[in-house]
Amino acid sequence: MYTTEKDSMEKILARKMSETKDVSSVVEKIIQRVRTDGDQALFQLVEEIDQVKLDALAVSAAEKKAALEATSPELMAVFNQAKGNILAFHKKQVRQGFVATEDSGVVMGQRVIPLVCVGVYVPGGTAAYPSTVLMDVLPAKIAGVKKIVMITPTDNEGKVPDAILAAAEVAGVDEIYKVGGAHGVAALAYGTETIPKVDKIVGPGNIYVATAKRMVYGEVDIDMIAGPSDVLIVADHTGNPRWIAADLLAQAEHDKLAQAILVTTEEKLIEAVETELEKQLVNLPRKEIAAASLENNGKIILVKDLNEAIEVANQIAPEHLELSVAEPFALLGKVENAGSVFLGHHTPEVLGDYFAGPNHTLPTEGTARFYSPLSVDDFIKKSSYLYYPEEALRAVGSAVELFAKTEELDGHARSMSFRMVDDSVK
Ligand code: HSO
Ligand code: ZN
Repeated sequence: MYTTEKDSMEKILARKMSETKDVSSVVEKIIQRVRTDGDQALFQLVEEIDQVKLDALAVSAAEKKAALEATSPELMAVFNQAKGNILAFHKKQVRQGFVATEDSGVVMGQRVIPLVCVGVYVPGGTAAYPSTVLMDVLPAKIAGVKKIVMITPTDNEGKVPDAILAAAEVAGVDEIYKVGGAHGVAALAYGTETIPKVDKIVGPGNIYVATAKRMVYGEVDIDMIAGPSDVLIVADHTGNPRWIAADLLAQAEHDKLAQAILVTTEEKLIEAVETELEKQLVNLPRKEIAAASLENNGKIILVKDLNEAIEVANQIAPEHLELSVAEPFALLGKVENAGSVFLGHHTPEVLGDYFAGPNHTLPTEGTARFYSPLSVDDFIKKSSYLYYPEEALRAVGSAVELFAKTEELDGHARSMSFRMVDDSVK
C-alpha cells in the first residue's frame, strides 16, 4: 500500500486537481446561463444538475428554526466553544491602519476597510462540514463584513443538513441559499434577482466549484483554489504508531484524492504504522475512501535525520504538518512551507480541524509555498490617502513636473505647474 522510498517525490510534487477542457467548457456555459437568466437559470440548473425541484432559493426562517430545534444542546455547546476559540485566535489577526505626519504638514496614511458583502461556499453531501461554516464565517465577522451570504447544495429533497444550518446560526450568517456548484458560484459573482452579488467568494468545493471560482476571479475576489486535503507527519523514535496511523487515516477518510504522508527517521516505526493502518482500517466506516486514498497517494518516506525530514516537508509544502517528535519546537523555525503546523504527540490535526482556534481552511496541493491560511486579512482591503499643504506641494512641484515630462505626459506636468504659479485657492 505504501512505498518506503523517496522514489515518487516527483509524483507527489506534481499532484494537482487537473482541470480538464470538458469541465471548463461546461462551467463556462453554466456561468453564462446564470448571467443571462438569473434566478430562472438557477432553478433550472438545480433541477438539471442536482435533480431537485426547489420552491424557493432561500432557506426560510422556519427551516432555520426547525434545524436549531433538531440540534442537541450538547452539540450547540460544542459549536459555541469552538466559536469562542476561533474568535479568540482570529482577533489577534486584526490589523490597524496607520497615519504618518511630517513636519511639512504632509499627512499620509492607510485605512483598513472591511469588505461589504462576502459569499461562503459550503459543499454538500458527505463534505458538508459545520466546522467549515465556523472557520469561514467567523474571520469575516471579526473583519466587520456587513453581509455574509452562504450557499450550499441541498439533498434530493431540497434540505440543508440541520448541523450546517445550526452552525450558520452560531456563526452569524445573514442569508442562506440552496444552490451549489458552478451555478452557485456564478450567482454570487454576478448576482441574480434573489442572490446578492458579493465582493469575495470563499470556501472549498469540487472541481466544478474550483473552476468556476477561477473563472469569476477578477469580477470578484476569491480566497484560494482548494484541492484535496493532505497531511504530512514527521516522526522520530518517540512516534506512537497507533496515533500516527489514526492521524493518517483521519486525513485519508476525507477523500479518495486526499494525501497522507509519513516521513520518519525510524525504520522500526514503518512496519508498526503499516500494521496499525491495516488494523484500524478494518472497522473504519469510511474504509473504502481511506483505503483508496492510501493506495493512490499514501507514502512513507525514510530519512536519515530530522533535518532531512524537514527538507522533504518544505519541498512538499503540506497543508497540515504534524511534528510527532520529542522536540517539536526545535523544528518549527526550519519549516518554510506548511499551511498549519501541529506540534508534538498530543496535538493531532483533528484538534485544529474542529476546535483549537487557528483556521482549517488552508492552502492545499503544495500552494503553502505562497498562500496562507484563511484569515481576517481575507475579508479586508486597504486604502491609502495623502494630504499636502500648499508649501509642501510647491517644494516638490518641479521634481514631479520633470518626472511627468520624462513620461511625455504634459497634462500631468500642467497639473503641477499650474499650482506652482497660481495664487492659492480662489
Ligand atoms: N481537514 C479538513 C477540515 C475538516 N476536517 C473539516 C474535518 N472537518 C481540511 O483542513
Ligand atoms: Zn479533517
